[in-house]
Amino acid sequence: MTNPFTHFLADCQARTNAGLEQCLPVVAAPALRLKQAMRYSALNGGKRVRAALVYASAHAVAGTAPPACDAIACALELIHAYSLVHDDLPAMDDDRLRRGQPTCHIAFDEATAILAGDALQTLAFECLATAELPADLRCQLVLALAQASGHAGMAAGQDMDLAAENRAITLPELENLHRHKTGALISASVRMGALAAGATHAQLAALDTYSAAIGLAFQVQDDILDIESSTEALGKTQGADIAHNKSTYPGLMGLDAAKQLAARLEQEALQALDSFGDHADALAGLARYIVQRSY
Ligand code: GRG
Repeated sequence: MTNPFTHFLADCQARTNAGLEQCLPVVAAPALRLKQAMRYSALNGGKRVRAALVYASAHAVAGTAPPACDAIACALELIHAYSLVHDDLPAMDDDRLRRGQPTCHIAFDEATAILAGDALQTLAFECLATAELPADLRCQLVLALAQASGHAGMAAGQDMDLAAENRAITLPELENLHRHKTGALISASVRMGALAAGATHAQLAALDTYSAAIGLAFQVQDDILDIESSTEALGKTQGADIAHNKSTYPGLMGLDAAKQLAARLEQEALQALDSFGDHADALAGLARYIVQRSY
């Protein structure tokens, strides 16, 4: 029998891919490159961790993931896809490979990749604004996503990342960078799923503790994989952190200590789920998956 978590993740991936197929613009002949580039970048695989967190978090709160989670999961994955397209640009990390395929600016061109990233970002907000949800909840979701992805969230983290290249930074600085660059969107995924399911303040607080731990764990594991995995397994260039002279957890604390930190963060995340009982099984599975994943 399939492992229930594997089944859950595959189901989230299928739901999200179907939702994205629906909300992305159709490419009619003669096609504009922008729409092709948007579809190329959003429908090219990806683990769909942020989408899965939306469904799992709603399930933890309500014992089920309401249909509105589909729009929320799509919005999160659209923002994530945009961030990857822009992150890969020559002005940022200058990467040629993403999800095992040429990056957007290599498959198309730089100007099209910039536009595709922009349009994926605005489409994310369109998805939320048109979701079948009470207006006040829609506003809360739009606000949560804007705050997590903008100047006080992911974009701020990217700015810190660029500023930290070729410069030694401290562990607290590295943690702050990753809490913004990677953690903010992961925390928003958990929070938005919980909001859609009608979470109480106490539930939101417990889930914030969970998401802060897995957000950081995600990045610690990413740094470990950059050393221990291969370009083929990762679908992106292995060793890119070292090539860009970036500070990483293994670089600052050693590989073994980084692995211990990831395991500690996984435990911290699991403890935060105590009050949710069995309903949080998928969130617990995601915490383990994030730390134990191999790509
Ligand atoms: C240009 C205004 C402006 C903002 C740019 C580019 C950017 C904002 C932010 C970049 C943030 C970024 C790329 C974070 C990396 C996070 C990360 C570890 C990505 C990999 O996530 P996975 O492993 O990827 O979930 P898949 O492919 O599985 O979806």
